Amino acid sequence: MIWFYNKYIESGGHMNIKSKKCIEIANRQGAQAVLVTSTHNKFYLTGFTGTTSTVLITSKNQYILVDFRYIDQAKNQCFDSVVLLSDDAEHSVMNLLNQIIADEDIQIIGFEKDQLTVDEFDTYKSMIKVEFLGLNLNELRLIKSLEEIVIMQKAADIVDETIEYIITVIKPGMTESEVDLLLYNKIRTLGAKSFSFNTIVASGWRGAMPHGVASDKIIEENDFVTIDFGAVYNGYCSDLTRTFAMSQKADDQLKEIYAIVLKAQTSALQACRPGVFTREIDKIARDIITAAGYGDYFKHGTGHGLGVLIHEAPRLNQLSTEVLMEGMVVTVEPGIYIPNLGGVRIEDDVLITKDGCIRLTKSDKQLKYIR
Ligand SMILES: [Mn+2]
Repeated sequence: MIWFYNKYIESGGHMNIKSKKCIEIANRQGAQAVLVTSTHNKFYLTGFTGTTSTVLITSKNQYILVDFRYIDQAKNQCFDSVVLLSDDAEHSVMNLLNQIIADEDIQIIGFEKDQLTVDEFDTYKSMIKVEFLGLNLNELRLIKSLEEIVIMQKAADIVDETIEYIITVIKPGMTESEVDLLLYNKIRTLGAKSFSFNTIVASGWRGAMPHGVASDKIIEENDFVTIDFGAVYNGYCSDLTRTFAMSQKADDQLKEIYAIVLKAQTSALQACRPGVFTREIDKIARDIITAAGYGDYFKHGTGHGLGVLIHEAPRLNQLSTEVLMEGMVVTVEPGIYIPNLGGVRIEDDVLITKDGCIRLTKSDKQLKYIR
């Protein structure tokens, strides 16, 4: 029955290693194919950056189905995929999917269970008459390839250069939002497409909010300022946090807290190597902060995996059960937050290597005084 859609094959490919891994994970969980619906996994598997497409990974091939708006883009970006054009009602996405499923005798189709709305799921189920199985694909992007690491290093270089720049231009009297804009212009100038998430610029009392997104608050002369931001470069995220003091006259308790967070961060970072439980990395940071009397003021996890998404597997917190492996990229970012006073967080991105780790972000971590 290939005739049904072979005239709609705009270009043919061979499966890439990422799709082979995807089908392997699906097979292990009991599915013979994977319907990929998330933008991030579609990009990861095929390279497609458009907003509308359907990706199907089978044991024989990887398919991307697009309409006329995206056909040229798909042919240019998806070298490893069979690119199918859905251009009329007969050759609708659902009909094309059904045809592939019939041709390859697929009985159980897997889908990303954390990426489909109930409504979308109901639609697929009513149109495609096979058994559906929810999959956990966290493992898919866990280990970065050399190619991905090179891109992520560049994303990290961009935030390093940007934070270095911001320290030379930030002044009391600026609003946090103004600093946000300066950061944005700089990362764009350096080649990034966008921020990885809404930038946190939390000064003075706002530093007590771990996720204090830049506001119209004016940065005061003696504030501590926490900046947490990331750049998306070639589809991959970086994530960097630095806290600094606007002047020597900044609060003494915050200076003391800075030293504690720095010790927690560097100690946790030094412990990162293959075979170590991620919760152990969290414990190292948490124990140092707790021993200093601030355990109640550090309530978030110590870090997270990083890649196509700003937060992905593994998690580095008290409950996580994962183990660090060579090729993972994770953040290490303990912090202390005191209501009505302020806060400190220090964050780096690290690559787990064969016998330890290397920092992708290399910005200095000694407490800096702007003036
Ligand atoms: Mn982070």
